[in-house]
Amino acid sequence: MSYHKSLKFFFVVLFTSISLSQAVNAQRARNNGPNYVEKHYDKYEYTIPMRDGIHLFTAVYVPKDKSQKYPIMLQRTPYSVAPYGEDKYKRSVGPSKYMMEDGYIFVYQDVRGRWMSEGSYDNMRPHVPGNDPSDSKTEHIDESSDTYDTIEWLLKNIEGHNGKVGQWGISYPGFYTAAALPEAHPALVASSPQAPISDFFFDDFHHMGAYLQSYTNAFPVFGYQTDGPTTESWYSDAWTKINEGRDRNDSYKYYMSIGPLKNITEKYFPDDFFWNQVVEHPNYDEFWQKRSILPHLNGIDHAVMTVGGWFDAEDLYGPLNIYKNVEANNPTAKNTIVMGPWSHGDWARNREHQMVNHIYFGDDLSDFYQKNIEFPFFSYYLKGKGELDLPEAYMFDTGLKVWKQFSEWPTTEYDPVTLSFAENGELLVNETGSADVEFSYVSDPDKPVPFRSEITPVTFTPRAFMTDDQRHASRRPDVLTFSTDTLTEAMTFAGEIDINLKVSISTTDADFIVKLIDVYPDGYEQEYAPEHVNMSGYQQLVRSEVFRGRFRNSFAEPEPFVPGEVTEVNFPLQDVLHTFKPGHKIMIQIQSTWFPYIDRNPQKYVDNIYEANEEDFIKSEITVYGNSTVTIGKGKGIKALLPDVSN
Ligand code: PG9
Repeated sequence: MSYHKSLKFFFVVLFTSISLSQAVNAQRARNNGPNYVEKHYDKYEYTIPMRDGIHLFTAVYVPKDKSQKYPIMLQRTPYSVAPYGEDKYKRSVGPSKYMMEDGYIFVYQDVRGRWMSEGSYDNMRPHVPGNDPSDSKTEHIDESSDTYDTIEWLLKNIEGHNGKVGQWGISYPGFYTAAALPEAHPALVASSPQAPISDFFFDDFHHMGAYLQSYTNAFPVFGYQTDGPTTESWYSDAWTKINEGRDRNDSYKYYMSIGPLKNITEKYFPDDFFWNQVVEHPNYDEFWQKRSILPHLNGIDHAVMTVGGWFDAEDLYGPLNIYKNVEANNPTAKNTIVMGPWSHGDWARNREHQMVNHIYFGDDLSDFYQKNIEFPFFSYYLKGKGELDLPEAYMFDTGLKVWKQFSEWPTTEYDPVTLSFAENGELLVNETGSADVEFSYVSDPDKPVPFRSEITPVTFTPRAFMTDDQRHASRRPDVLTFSTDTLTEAMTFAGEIDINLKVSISTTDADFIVKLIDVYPDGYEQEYAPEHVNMSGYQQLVRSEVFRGRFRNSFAEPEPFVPGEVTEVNFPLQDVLHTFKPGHKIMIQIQSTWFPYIDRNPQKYVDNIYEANEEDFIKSEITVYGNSTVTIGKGKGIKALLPDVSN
C-alpha cells in the first residue's frame, strides 16, 4: 500500500474510531432509513453561556411530534457535534435506534475549548471539589459546573421537555458523563457513563505507569489549543511529520523506527501541549492525581448505569472503578454495571455476529443490551415507563458466552483461585510454588515481544488485541509460559485479579506483563473464525496488564531496583468473568516487553524514560521465583480501588 494510500487508510480508521457515533449512525441510518432524523426531529443550534461568560456550542434535536413532552438526553464531547448547521442532521441520534424511535430531546455539546465552543481545553479537566454549582463563583469552573449551567439553560429555553434530564457518553464522552455526577443538577436523574475514562494514568495513554506507545498517533487530536471556535480539524500537520517515510502497515516496525521517546518530543510533537505535559509528568504526581474523577464520585443520589467491554483496550480501568467508587461512596444511588464481550464501545454497534478480533461470542448481543438493558433504564427514569428489574451487575461470562446476573460486584459466588508456578512450565492451582524454584529470561529492548500475533497497521488506538492468540509469544525464550493440564471440570474466574511477583533483575528497572490465557483444545473449531486462523490449540488472551516496576512502592515516588535482590512486585489486573471449560487449559505468561502496545523500558533506571537516550536501553536478566502467585476473586465486596500512590 503506497504511503499516501496508507495515510488515507489511517485517516479513515481514525475518523471511524474517533467518531464512534458516526460509524454507528451510518449503520442505524441504514436500519431506519437515511433521513429518519430529518423526518422526525427539528434541529436547533445554540451557544449556551456558562457562569464565567464562555459560550458552549450546543446542537438540539427536538421530536416533531408535539403530542407529548419529552425528557432531555445530553451528551458532551471533545469529538465535535457535527454536522454544523441547522439544516444538517446527524444520521442517527441517541444511544440506540430504540431511543431514537421512542423520542427524546437529544442534546449534543462541544466541550469547553473544542470545535465550535469557546474557552481553553484541558484534558480530563480537574473537578473542583466543594463547588456549589448553583452559585455563580467563576473560579469553580469544571465539567460538573459546565453541565449544571447547560442543564439549567436548557430547562429554561427549550420547549416541550418533561423536566427530566439523562446523560450518556462512550469513552471521552463517558468521562464527561462521569464528571457531571458529583454536584449534579437536580433535574439529572439518569446517567450512563460508558467506557468512561476515569484517570489518564491508568486509562488510555498509560497503564500502571507504562506509556502506551500504541497511542502516539492519538496525541494530535488532544494536544492543540484552537484559536477560538472552528469547524476545521487541526491535527493533520502533526501526523504528516511523524508519518513521513514510515511504513504504516507494520506498527511494530513503524514504532521501532522512531527510537527513544525523546525523538517524538524533539522531532514530531514539539508544540503538542498534552504530549509535553505527559513528558513533564512521568510519575503519578499532582498533575495526574487532580485529573482523576474517582476521588470525587460522592454526593450522588440519582441512577447510574456504567457500561464497559471486557475486551476494551482503551478504557477498562475506568468503568470498573467508576462503578466501584460510586458504589462505595453513595449508598442511596441506584448504581449498576453492565460488562459485555465487547471491544471499545462495541455495544453501540449493531452486528449480527459479535466478534472481538477472531473470537465469536454470540449473535445480536449489542441489540440485546440496547433493547433489554439500556432502553428500559432510560425509559424508567426519564419517562416513568416500563418496569426496571435490572440486577446490580449484568455480566457476560466470556468463557461460557452467556449473560449472568449478580447482586454485587465483585461477586463472592465463586471461590477465589490462586495460581502459582512449578518446574516444566506447570501452573499450580490453589498451591503456592517454591521460593527455591526460579525461572529466568533475558529481556532485550531491541527485540521486544510483539503484542499482536499478526502484523498490524498503525491505528488511533490498539483496539483488537485483547482476545489475540498468544502462541507467537509462548514460543519465545523471553516469555515464561505456565499451564495446567487439560481441565476435566469447568473453572470460573470471577472478580479482581491480584498479581504478587517475587523477582530479581540484573539491572535497575524493568516492566512486568502478566497474561491470563484460555488454551483451546487441539482440533477446536469456531464458527465465523477467519479462514487464515487455525483455532486448534488457540491461546486466547483473557486478561493482561503491564506494571512498570519502578512504581512498585509508589506511583508518585518511583524507585530503582537493586540488581540481584529478590523484590516483590504486586499489582492488579482488571476484573474478569470467564469460565474455563473442560478440555481447555489455564495458562499464564510473564514477560517484560510488549511492543508497540507499550513503550520500551530502557531497563537501566533513568529519572524520566521520556528523556532516555539510545544508550540507556540495555538487556536485563529477569528472574521470577516459584512462590509468585496470581489470585483471582480475592476481592470481597465492593472495593474502591483508588490508585494507591503509596501503593
Ligand atoms: N478513550 C478514548 C481515547 C482517549 C484518548 C486517546 C485515544 C482514545 C476515546 O475517547 O475514544
